[in-house]
Amino acid sequence: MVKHMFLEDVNNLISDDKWLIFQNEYNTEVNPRYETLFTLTNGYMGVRGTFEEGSEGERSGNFIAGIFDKSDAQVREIVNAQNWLRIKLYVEGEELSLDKCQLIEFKRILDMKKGILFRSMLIKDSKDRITRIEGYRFISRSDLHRSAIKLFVTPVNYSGVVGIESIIDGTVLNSADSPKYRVKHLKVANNSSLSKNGVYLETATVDDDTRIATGSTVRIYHHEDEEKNNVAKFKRFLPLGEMSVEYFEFDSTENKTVVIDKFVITYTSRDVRKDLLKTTVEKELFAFAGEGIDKELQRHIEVYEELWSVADINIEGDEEADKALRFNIFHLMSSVNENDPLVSIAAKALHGEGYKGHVFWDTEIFMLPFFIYVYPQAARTLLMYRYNMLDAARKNATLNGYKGAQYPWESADTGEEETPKWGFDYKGNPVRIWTGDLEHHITADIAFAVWEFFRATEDIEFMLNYGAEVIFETARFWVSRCEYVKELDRYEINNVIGPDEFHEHVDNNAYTNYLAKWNIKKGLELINMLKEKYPEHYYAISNKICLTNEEIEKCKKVEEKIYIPYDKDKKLIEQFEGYFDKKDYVIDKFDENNMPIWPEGVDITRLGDTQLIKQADVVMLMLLLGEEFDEETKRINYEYYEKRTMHKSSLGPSMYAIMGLKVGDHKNAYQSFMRSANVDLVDNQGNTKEGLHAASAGGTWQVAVFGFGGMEIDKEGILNINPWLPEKWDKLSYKVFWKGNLIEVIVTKEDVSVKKLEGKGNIKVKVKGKEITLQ
Ligand code: IFM
Repeated sequence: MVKHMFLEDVNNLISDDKWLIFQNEYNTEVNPRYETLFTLTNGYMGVRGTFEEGSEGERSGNFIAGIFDKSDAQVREIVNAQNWLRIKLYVEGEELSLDKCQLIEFKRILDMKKGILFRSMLIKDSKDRITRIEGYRFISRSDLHRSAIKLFVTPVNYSGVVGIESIIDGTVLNSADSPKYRVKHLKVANNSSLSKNGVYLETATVDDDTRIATGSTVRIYHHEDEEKNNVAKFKRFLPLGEMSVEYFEFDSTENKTVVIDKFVITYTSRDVRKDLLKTTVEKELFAFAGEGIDKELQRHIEVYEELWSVADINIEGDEEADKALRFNIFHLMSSVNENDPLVSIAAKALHGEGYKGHVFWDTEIFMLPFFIYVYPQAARTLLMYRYNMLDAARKNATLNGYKGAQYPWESADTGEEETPKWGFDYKGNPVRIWTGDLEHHITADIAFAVWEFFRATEDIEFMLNYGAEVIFETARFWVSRCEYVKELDRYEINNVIGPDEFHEHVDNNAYTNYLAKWNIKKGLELINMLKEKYPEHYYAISNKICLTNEEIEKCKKVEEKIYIPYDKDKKLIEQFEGYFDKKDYVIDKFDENNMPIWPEGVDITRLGDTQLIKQADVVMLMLLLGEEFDEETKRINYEYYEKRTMHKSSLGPSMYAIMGLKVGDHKNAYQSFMRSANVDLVDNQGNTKEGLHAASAGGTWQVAVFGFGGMEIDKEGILNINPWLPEKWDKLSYKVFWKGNLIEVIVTKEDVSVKKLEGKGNIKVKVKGKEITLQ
């Protein structure tokens, strides 16, 4: 084990290097990026990796899944809730500030194996007093309401009075660093001390009076004192307006370490009745502090151990790729709450305010495959969020003049459309955002995800009770969305935005039209399956949603005649009607992060006039509906669009990597994989401070498993494994659930081994084309 500069008991807790992400230097420029990288979340709550004592330019964030508010913002946004991390230290009255004192040593370590953030520093104040501060924090994955911080404080060359402020800070704002857009979503409802011990801050959101209740208590003792007897000689509660503060003092002795344990409990009125919040928090806090940090930490680590036992992927021979992939998996699996079907995972997860905490197709198309194959229970809950928002999607369709259910492009807690209407272009000019009005493909994406989940899990109970209704109502939307053009005897879908958002108001986007067709077709197939095997369910659903035979006949007609723009001679799918007539630019230069550079002469305010695209669109279609296209079509289209994709969205590189591998472009596949895996670690999109690129994290997992790992479901529904390893890689191993069985795949340059680790009965798989039965 590598020794880090920590006290022995902290050091012993830190995992091996392959699980660790380091910050070796304090730098206010890059700190906001580390705040995202070091966000800890348990799916219920996400807390950015800011410092306990605060620092210059920090973007603190405490986000609780499902708590949104509009107030003076453009749309409902995730609320930045009270910051309970705060612990300030004073030596003889002088604050130990990261920015004002001299930092002699500094290190932070994210331990992904255990979900713990460690820190250590040696700091010298204006009177040359040196203090060592180290410790760790975690947000329990075992009890979602519990969090804790442990700090070890050692006066290195002095003795004297040390003061501690433990704060729950309700002064927080959303968009705090943008004077133009700052919003206050919280009002203080209760700032008081707790009768047993500790302090309590309860806030209320402006619009809905949703309550967020935080209680904290602190224990201060000598490191070597096993009984943990209190050493604080003075304590005072200070209800400072929007801040709830507990102040302590103790006499420090040179070289004698004092430990500060801060226990935190969070509940909201989504969890318990408002009038019970304070007593619930107090009771839980008392129990937590009574038990101590270690027991909860142990349970937290055990949950991570179990998650990793399936989720971990090992790449031998390429440490950078191995760790980067693990980083993406860590944040993805930490961000889900498998027990809350009223929340989903936002585009930036619970790691930042970017995209206002909204949920996009990112979840169903990019992240969900990871959950389907690694953590099916969580995948089901994520889909239940969409089922629970079905009524809002029905309302959305009606408002826009359509039938069935139209899912919003950006979704929050109500399921209504939350896309802001205005934003800024690349040059900072205000622009109308049309995605909320026109990016309709999300409705088919959700239906697609429901089917994918069913195909991999065979969870018929989910399909009968929830999934089928989603597929029927979304198919119905598409039928009403299509326009019949008599002269051409075809159905068209006009005025949309496809996945490539450089082109707005386009007609017949191939991705949208194909997925709409697929959605209607699946609806029809499902009707037949239900009628035949589960007639009682079919009659219940068709009665519930008033599905008539006449409507079914209409579905068949529309499905047959949806137009897909395609150049038969060249075997090229046209991204949308008229795309090939746009000005053609080809990308041939890349920056130091290997990201495309705008070709010379492009007017970046008129990208819609060019064939340059933001992200995978046709390639995305060929990936999702792989069995519909032959290999040559895939190769030709991949080669055409790859040269024109600017990768201005982090969603693209992973998809190009998988398709590249399918068509034999191995060199670019590895590069694209690393672009995706490193999106946050090296900040190659330049906006990691806004939050995690969660879709890219899901995409990275997909490249490892569906790309290099070669996993694919064929037309007959059989699991195929056709791996390919980059030159550096000696070995790749991963695990997936397939129809209730846990399967392990180990790939080396010479061999592929596929084993069934859990599950009943035999399953057929094909390894490099050869059928085998796993027993
Ligand atoms: O959903 C994506 C979209 O595809 C590209 N712009 C950002 C969105 C959120 O990640």
